[in-house]
Amino acid sequence: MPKYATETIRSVALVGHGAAGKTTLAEALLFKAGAIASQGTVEAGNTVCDFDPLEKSYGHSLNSALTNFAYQGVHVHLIDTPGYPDFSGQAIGALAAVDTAAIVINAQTGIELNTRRMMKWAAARALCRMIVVNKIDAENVDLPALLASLQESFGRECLPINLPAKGRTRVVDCFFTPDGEADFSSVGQAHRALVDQVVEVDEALMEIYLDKGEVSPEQLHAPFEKALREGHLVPVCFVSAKNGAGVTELLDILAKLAPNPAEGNAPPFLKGEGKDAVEFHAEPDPKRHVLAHVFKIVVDPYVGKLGVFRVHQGTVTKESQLLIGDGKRPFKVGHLLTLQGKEYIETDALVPGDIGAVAKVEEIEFDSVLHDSHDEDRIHLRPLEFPIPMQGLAVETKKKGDEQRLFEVLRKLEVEDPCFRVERHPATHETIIRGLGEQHLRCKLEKMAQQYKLEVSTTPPKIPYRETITKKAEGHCRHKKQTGGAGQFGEVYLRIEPLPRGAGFEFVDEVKGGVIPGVFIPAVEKGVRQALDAGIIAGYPAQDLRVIVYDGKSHPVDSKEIAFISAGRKAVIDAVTKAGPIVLEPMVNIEVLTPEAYIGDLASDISSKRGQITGTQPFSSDTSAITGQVPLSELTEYQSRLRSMTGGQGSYTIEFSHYAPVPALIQQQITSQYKAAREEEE
Ligand SMILES: Nc1nc2c(ncn2[C@@H]2O[C@H](COP(=O)(O)OP(=O)(O)OP(=O)(O)O)[C@@H](O)[C@H]2O)c(=O)[nH]1
Ligand SMILES: [Mg+2]
Repeated sequence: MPKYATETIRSVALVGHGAAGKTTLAEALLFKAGAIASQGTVEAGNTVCDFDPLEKSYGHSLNSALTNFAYQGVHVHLIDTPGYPDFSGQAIGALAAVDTAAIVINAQTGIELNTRRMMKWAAARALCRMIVVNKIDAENVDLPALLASLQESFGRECLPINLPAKGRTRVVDCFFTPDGEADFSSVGQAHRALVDQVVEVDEALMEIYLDKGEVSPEQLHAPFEKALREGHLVPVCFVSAKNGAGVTELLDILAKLAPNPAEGNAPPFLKGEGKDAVEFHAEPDPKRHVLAHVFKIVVDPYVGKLGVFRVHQGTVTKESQLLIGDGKRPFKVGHLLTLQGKEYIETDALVPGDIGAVAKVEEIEFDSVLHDSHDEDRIHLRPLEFPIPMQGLAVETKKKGDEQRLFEVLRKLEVEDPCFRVERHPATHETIIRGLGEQHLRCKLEKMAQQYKLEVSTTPPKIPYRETITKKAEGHCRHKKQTGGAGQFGEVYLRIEPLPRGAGFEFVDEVKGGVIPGVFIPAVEKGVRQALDAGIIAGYPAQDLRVIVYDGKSHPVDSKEIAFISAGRKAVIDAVTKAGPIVLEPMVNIEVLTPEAYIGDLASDISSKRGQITGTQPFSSDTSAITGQVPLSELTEYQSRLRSMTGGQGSYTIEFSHYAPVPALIQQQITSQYKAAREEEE
């Protein structure tokens, strides 16, 4: 049986920029709530959340980490997330599991790029948001200026719910019992600003307030939640995770004011696919059918694959029989787990708002929906938007015979990380890993070496060019073979036409009167696909085109599948050759982080590489971010170039943007190389 009710649950993700102090703050909250006996530090490598050996050696978080604790009658699920852009997949995933995003800001450095991003992403998911200004103990902080810049950047709804006091050694509450002296501003003024803001969402209460001049915290509770839900209020609180100032006050805010699962905005689910999908919201009712969403996968060396999920509706117990997505056969939960950093703790039941995990269910994947009735088939969470990884490395095992293991290990890494992908190119025998940045890939390689004892060598991968056409054309092939006994016969007429960029491939059957018998149409399509996948002018898959088969001929005896495959293939090659074929190259969005002194050099370097700069902005107090768009092919040696241009201080991340035609000269080079290679083969 559940140990507590949904109304007592709070789920919170600590998000924000790297080094803001999220992991330290999680540690401080756990300690003050009595969940751990002593407070660890990131420096000593003994925190609950940075438990991975790689996190300890890097000194910052790489994965989201789950914790939970009880505090004054509430049960808090707290997720610590990494702040570095290379690992943002983990932070975005965590947003799908919580009602509240606590955006943690480093008081020393102020608003940073990832602060802005997380504020935006959390708002896009309609989460209740709060801002936690951490490190108020540190030297050289200007908290009044920071508060002003928060309001300037994110709106006047960012209002302090407590203020630093006694020379930043503690904080004073401005909401529940507004009494005391603050280091700056005034407690009374902050209280009034909060109440004014909250009553704006409740007309009846507004009247009472105007009449009597005061309303009680109890009367304010429901409108407070409404204001949070509507983004009409973003409370700001102050803490020092290091010396504990403001940590108890933050626990009180979580317990008394953070929304419970019924008070937050219910996450949007979709029933059905594509245009016909209907949006609906789960009901946080423990008695209804189960709906749970898998927002994280962990491949644990001892426990195996863990699917970590948030329950949105119904109650999951050890006895539950759960279906995965549209799967037909349910699995029995058996062992139901909650997570405390690296520890797994068995539990009997999880109610709406709870976060937990099941182990060793191979079919569970990131983003799976778990449910207990076929009524909930065809249900998905509204998709999360992840950057598409483009930073690539071709990997090869150092030891012969390890190839199979390489695939297995890469698969494990891939299922854990929505921003890490593995591509296999059978034609070139290349296995390519892709991530968001160099550090992201380096981490995966280290994990392969340390955890899986697998050494690989790496090389820059080939560029994934594509082919397409620029105009309509006709294609024809009459395939006829007569060798001794039965012959082969198939004739195909087709048209091809360009489709918008990114549309992919369409095959249309417009054959009339059965001149190509229906049974052979799939063979024609197969031949067409074979030719397009292998590439026609440069050996890269052709895309963004429609093939319409409209005429042909068959023979009652000699027409067979193989004949129509062949005819389809040659007819489409004929058509593409006449359709103004071109080569496309991947364009990526790049973000370069660098000390300000190098901005000029780096920007002109990107421009000289056929790139375009779209902006530069401060990233943190001593780093700037240059954003732009550049062809992937120009970035092959970029890491080492960047290193030498910035004395090792620059880093970058890239994500896929779109495919664009290569310049004519480059197209000529690529196609003539391909031609030469083919002639050599023949
Ligand atoms: N002075 C001071 N230092 C702090 C405080 N909180 C954290 N730090 C230090 O700031 C550094 C970064 O802290 P982390 O907790 O790793 O920061 P994080 O936000 O988890 O960083 P990522 O995992 O990279 O996103 C560490 O050296 C901490 O000791 C604080 O309240 N005051
Ligand atoms: Mg951290």
